[in-house]
Amino acid sequence: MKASDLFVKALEQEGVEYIFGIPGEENLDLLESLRTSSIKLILTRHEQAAGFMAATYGRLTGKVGVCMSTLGPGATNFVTAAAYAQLGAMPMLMITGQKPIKASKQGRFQVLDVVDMMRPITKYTAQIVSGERIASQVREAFRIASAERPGAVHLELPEDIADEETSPNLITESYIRRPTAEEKSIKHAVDMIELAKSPLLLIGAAANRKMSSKMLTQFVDELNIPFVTTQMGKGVVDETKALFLGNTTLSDGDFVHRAIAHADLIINVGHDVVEKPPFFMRDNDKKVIHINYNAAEVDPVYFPQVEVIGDIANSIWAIKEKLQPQKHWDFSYFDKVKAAEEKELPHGCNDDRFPIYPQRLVSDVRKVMPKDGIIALDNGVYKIWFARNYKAQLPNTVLLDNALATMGAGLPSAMASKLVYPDRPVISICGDGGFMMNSQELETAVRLNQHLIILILRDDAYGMIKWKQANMNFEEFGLDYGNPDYVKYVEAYGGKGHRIKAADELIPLIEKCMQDHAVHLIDVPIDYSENDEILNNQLRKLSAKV
Ligand SMILES: Cc1ncc(C[n+]2csc(CCOP(=O)(O)OP(=O)(O)O)c2C)c(N)n1
Ligand SMILES: [Mg+2]
Repeated sequence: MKASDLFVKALEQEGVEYIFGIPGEENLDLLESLRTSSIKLILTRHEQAAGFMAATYGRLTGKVGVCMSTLGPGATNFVTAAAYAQLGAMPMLMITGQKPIKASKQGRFQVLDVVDMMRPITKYTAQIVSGERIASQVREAFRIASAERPGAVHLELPEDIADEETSPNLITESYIRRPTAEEKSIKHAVDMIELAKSPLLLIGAAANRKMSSKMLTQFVDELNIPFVTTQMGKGVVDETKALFLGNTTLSDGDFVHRAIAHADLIINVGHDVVEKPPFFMRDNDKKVIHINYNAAEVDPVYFPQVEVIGDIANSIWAIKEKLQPQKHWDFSYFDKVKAAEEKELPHGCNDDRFPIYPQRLVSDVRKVMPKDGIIALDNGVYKIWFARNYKAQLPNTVLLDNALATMGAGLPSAMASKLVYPDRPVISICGDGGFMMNSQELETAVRLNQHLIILILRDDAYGMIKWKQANMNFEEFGLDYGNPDYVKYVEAYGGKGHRIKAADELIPLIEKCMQDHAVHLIDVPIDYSENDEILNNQLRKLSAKV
């Protein structure tokens, strides 16, 4: 059998549905093998976008997302996406081509040591040196990418290896279940929670899965323990519940931090130090139970006293079965925090000013989105407003990156979401900076005939950095730019362009776009002038009073 055919057979056996990417001449054997396979090629306009899409596919499905590129420049374009998958714990396989390795006539033209380049940003990176190694290396790549903690892996398939004849053997996946937590650690956690006065549940990224969501929801409902979420833990448990005390969007000075400071025990489910810390441990005043698939990486701000390591859903279930609600549990301060926060949250939601007020924008998007609608955010200051104010009700309905926190993933991650969930509304929410980092994928979205809505929040600047600049008392400098006419821009790609001219136009326009199958782009001028005052001063003052 031809090695590239075997490679594709191995991918089919792993259940691969899509390969995102841009072939080069070194991938042409692989491309030919793909042509007659069951795998669909999603051709993109930049490898970075293909990588973001593959990673997001992995994040949403738990299956390994696959992307391909040529050698050298194609592979270097994968670097940011690899880091995104790796830090964000998204299972993703990158396949890159390479010049022939047995004999080459082209010197070092385009040749980089891609395998080594990928080493610090992947869990596994290897060159396939013989067709006979394909079966085991593909299986190994998939095994490692999806094992906890999931992440990026890389295989290099050189041109001459792809073209060689090899024996047609494949290795099938073994039957494997995640290990569950040991009974004594469950008992220890139960004792600690029962002894605590004001325990608080914190839900982070690794809990953002279906089974964990179900178990955590039962846990909260049956035990009535209040919970907070990290940005990447949004939606695991319905944030409209009365027991939800807020999202740890800001580093401190928000209501949620008052609750965290008051808790004598934090039950940390699924957060690890890769995501920006939701709280800082200073000394032993506060107890922390770390519940995750993997042991805690110790950090100056994170050193939990107890760990429950194993399948998260199972651990939560096991703790819940043993845990008795205690009469001495005192949640009265948390109630005060909740009341104060709920009083502040509606601020600005009905503000008519234009350009639109961020709080109004978030509230309007929440109003038009059904429970299972997905918002896919790029990186900018609006991410703070959405993470803080948008109450997510189902797992993975707020896709944001608070691990690598890269710009440019907003549109590709929305496109991947639409592929995985064609029947759910998907809105990509981007700044005018981040959007332009992968705006060329509008062509891909139009070609795929996707029904997508993209909001461009236009402040003609790298707003997030402006906000930090102001906060650090620097002079305003170096962060403003011009923009294309976004309506014409999307129309040039074959999509539909819209621009709002008043705040109250947004809801009816989004509703209209939801009924019209097309790639819609809405230019939304936004007013960030009060970000600094509200996020850095007002909230601090208000929360300090609780
Ligand atoms: C690839 C990348 N480059 C730079 C940054 C640093 N950065 C974070 S947010 C931001 C500005 C984002 O601007 P925009 O997308 O317009 O969003 P805004 O904050 O203006 O709403 C920058 C430069 C980053 N996170 N990722
Ligand atoms: Mg901007």
